[in-house]
Amino acid sequence: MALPPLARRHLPESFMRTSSALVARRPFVSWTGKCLLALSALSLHLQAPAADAGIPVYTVKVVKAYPHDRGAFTEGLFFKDGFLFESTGLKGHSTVRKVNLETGEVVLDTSLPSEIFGEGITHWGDRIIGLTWTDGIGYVLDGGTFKMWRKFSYSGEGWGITQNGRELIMSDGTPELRFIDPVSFKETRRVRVTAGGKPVEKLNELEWVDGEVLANIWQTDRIARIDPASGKVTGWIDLTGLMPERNPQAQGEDVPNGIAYDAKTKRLFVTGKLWPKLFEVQLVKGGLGPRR
Ligand SMILES: [Ca+2]
Repeated sequence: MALPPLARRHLPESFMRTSSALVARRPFVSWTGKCLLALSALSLHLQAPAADAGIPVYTVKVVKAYPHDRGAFTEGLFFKDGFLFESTGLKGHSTVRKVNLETGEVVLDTSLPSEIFGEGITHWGDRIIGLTWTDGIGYVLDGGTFKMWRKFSYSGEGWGITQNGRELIMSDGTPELRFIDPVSFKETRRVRVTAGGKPVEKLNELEWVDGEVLANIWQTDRIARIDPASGKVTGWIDLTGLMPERNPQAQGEDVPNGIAYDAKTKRLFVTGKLWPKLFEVQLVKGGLGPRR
């Protein structure tokens, strides 16, 4: 069953009333929206594949836990020059932040226009490049001041974005990854992501890690390791149980989302929407696989 597009990433009114970080801000969904959310969750549960035969499954070992703003509806994450850079979503709450890894302190931030639902971010030179969910508009910020530098357009939805040093790589909720020229912002090619020959839907936050693409799969505890040339999933990273104290008022929206990599020290960081923690993790091969 296809997801009702307007049900995606909305939060229940009860959560909006009680979250200290989001208090006094307007609710997002109606009773109908809640029903759609419940149906969506049921649909995703039924569709979630078991571990694919022949594709290695990794669990994670926590190296260190760091504080994370539990009011941050994380949509984008990367690490650069000693700092985390994070984008958050939801209309009226979409931001881009520069964050002190050790303390979680936001040292610089900017808000997107209230009608915009912010999505993933990545860096290119001294710029930050970001996507929006359904507006078909990307934006470029000065990485030092967060001042808007320019905008660009693309077709379809924007979900996650990363870069490989030559191209931007973008997800849009489908099984396809788009490769984008970082100067002209024109699409140069696409690759279809598959696992065991089957397309992998809902690729979300992305990270380029030593020649492969890591992608959160929306509304699951899984990260796909993707060969960017063939699109084949070469491994699954199972984050089940990493953040057991989920917020029940978030009604399942507080899923893993956000992968950052410090290539210099080879540190891998993961977090989730509205999570109070961000984790440095190491992969452990041979786990039990996604327990869905
Ligand atoms: Ca990322």
